Amino acid sequence: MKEKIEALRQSFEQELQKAASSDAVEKLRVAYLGKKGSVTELLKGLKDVSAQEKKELGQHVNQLKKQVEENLARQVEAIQAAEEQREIDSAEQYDVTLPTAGAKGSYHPITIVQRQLEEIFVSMGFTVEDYPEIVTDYECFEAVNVPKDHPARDMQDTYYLENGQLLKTQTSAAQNAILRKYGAPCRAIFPGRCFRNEATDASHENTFFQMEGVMVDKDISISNLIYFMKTMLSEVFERDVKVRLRPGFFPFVEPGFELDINCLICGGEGCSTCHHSGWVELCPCGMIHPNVLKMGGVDPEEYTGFAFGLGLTRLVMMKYGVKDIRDLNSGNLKALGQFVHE
Ligand code: FA5
Repeated sequence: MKEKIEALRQSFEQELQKAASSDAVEKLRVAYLGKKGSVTELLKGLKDVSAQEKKELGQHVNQLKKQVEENLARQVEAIQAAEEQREIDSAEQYDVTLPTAGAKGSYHPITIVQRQLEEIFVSMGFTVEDYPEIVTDYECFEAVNVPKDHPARDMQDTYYLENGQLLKTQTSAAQNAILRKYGAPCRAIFPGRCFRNEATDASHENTFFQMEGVMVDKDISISNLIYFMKTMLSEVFERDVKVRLRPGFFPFVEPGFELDINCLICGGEGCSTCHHSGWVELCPCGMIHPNVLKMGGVDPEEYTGFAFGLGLTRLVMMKYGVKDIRDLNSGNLKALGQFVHE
């Protein structure tokens, strides 16, 4: 029986070398390990040998069985890898530098509007600043007059890193650094991506864009604030839009306002985008709180300033009539490809 086992091992190895397709390997598996396969027959034959021989021969047959199983699996893997390689080699080769035949690439609508806003503000003497998305608790909250345990923190839950840093909830997180960088007088805008841990709906995302602006100088008043907000909106929308200013509370401004825009999705009639109010909260703003100026190294006795935190993503929705904010982060080219920048 030992010779039989050895002969089977050799014939298997020879046949395996010739098995060049998955089908051929499968046939071999059936021929050796199937119900009536040669190895199976050997195992069955063990019942006819003496108990002493059974121990030794059983070991040999089982070794052969293991070897057959392992080599079959290896062969299947090799055949699949070769097939994949053949597919890759025969795939259509193309030159990525050639111009496309049909579809044009386009900027994301948020980028288009952000750049437009940057141009408007630059023309009014503002500089454009970039700021990190990961900030400290001090930058995001304490430096803008929101101490630890302040109730206003409840409205801006976010995602925290293990080292205590966080994904910024508001572009106001850059106010302190900008004031320290430029001192007074200063005019700067700082667009950026913000993050909040909150339920999403047609007008709320957990990841959205804001554009903050500050202007600090001698004798800056609410009239300056209103002038800049009106100019910005009429330039962006290129038509008259109804806005309303109402009191709003933010610990970093005093007085503070909410600037709402008449919902351009429903024309003010009420829809899911404006939560059936006819108005969309767009640009909270106000006169910078003396504490914030002080923390930024600016003397509040000598200087005053305004700050605004424009909801850039919401502005894009209003400008282009996007009903659901989630479409903007969807990566859906059918929706986003419509905004080709002229
Ligand atoms: C703030 O974030 C203040 N930092 C704004 C500010 C700056 C006030 C300077 C005064 C002075 P608020 O949480 O309301 O405020 O957000 C500002 C704007 O961001 C909102 O009006 C809205 O347009 C947009 N926004 C806020 N949360 C979301 C969200 N989850 N999804 C989309 N847009 C949002």
